[in-house]
Amino acid sequence: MSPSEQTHHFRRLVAIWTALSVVADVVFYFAVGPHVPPGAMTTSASGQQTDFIVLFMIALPVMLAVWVYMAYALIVWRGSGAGADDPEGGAKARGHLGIQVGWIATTTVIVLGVFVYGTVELIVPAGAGGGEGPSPIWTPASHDVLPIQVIGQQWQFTYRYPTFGGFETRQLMLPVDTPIAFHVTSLDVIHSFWAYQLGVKADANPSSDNIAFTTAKQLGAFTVRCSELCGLWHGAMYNFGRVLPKAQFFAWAQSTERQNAANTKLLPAFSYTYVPDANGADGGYYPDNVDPYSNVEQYGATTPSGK
Ligand SMILES: [Cu+2]
Repeated sequence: MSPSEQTHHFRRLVAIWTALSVVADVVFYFAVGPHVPPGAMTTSASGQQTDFIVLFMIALPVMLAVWVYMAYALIVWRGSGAGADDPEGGAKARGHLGIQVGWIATTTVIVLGVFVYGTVELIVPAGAGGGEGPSPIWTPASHDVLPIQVIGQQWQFTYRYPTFGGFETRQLMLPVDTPIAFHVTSLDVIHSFWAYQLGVKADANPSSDNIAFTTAKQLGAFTVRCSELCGLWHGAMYNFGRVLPKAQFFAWAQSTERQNAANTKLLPAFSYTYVPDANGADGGYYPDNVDPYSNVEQYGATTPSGK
């Protein structure tokens, strides 16, 4: 085979690959992109959706390069056809400096590019909805951030609203277009607050205030699931939240504050973490230290005398 024929094959491969890659990326962006999980209900969700789209659009040409080469080789270079040449060997088949350098350079650029992009996307948009611990390195520019505490316990989530008198409820309501700081903690074992459509997932650890930021952009319902195996009824530990127009949210929060006033008085004062037995915030389902198998009630607390 003469060198000019090899160049010809390579150019044809590149041309087929380029055309298919452009078509695949454009079709993916417009036809699939808007449906990529977790949707665009919040800033963090749409940030994650964008990241997935970018990664897919990088991955599709890589996948097509493999498939196009394989298909081309099967069709054009098959050795079983009548009168086909024997497979070629020799130096050209064993090494090609240009291809080797190009291969290493291209894969290095792709991998390092994805690494830089992923790192920036993790840090810049408020941890992309993930819990960033008690002192996040990024905080929203707005001073008007609504704090909502998420309390995990076996086996349900409850929510406290410190700016509305600290009432506690099983309903998670959010105002639209308002920066929100979820303060996620646990009263017993490790849970994880996963609000799928919000693009928020933050571990709920006892004695820890795990903060996750987001801003809702769309009205509607979303699902909350526990995503950390936390015991027998882990699978039943879910509920639903709702993003409301601002006025409707404030009406709900104020009326719930009034309705729950008697219960709120019985709760421990609002705190970013709770030590269940030591401060009386016993939200657990077990009586205090009666269950001999339940040490979780004593997290970080000295057992009160007389017990
Ligand atoms: Cu759980």
